[in-house]
Amino acid sequence: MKEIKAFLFDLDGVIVDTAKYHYLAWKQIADQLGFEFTLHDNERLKGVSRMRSLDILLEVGKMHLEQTEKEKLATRKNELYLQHIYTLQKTEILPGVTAFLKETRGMGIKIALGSASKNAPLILERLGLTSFFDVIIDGNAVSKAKPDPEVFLQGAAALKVSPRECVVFEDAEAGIEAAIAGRMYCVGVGSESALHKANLVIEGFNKLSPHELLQKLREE
Ligand code: B16
Ligand code: MG
Repeated sequence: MKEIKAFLFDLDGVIVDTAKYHYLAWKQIADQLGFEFTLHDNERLKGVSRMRSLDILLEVGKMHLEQTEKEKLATRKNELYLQHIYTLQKTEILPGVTAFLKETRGMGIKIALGSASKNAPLILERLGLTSFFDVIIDGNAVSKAKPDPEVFLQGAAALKVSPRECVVFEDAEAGIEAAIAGRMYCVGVGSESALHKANLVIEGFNKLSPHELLQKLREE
């Protein structure tokens, strides 16, 4: 294993659970269109872009809409979503994340964000976490969504490290596939069954330190 020089974090589901707010906003859109959208359906939206999320939503509702109508709905969904983001609290940072970021910095490991969300900088700001990140690559910066590795490769390039010197932290299958396609080490955050393609799966950041994590990865 090469020396690890950078950690690249996904946002939603890794640093903060914004999926519930995405769900509330998409559900309002589905209500307006007249069909049911369940929490189970919402699982399919994790880690995918806003427009792809809308396509999945319309698939659930068996609806077909013109591009201009779709753009209006995506804008409306984002307005509804932002109402929740403006009231986001620091207490919503997932357990152990702040200490893990602090310790990572202390070890001299660089930190990047690699998120599909165009709202990522605003969310980090609301959570008071911006200063931990050397680089932020978000949905505004990439042309190809996960599972394409672009978001993570851009992160590595901006940090001036090679993919094999990076560990990606992801909660979604599309993100894990992106990390693997980018030839990076990948840590799944969540349940083992859903994330089995990752090199290692952790339940959360309160379970182990960055030191212990690197040790475990070396044993893989
Ligand atoms: P926005 P991540 C993703 O964030 C979410 O998981 C996904 O559900 C959402 O559709 C996507 O961001 C786009 O978000 O509408 O804010 O641009 O997991 O890549 O951090
Ligand atoms: Mg995610």
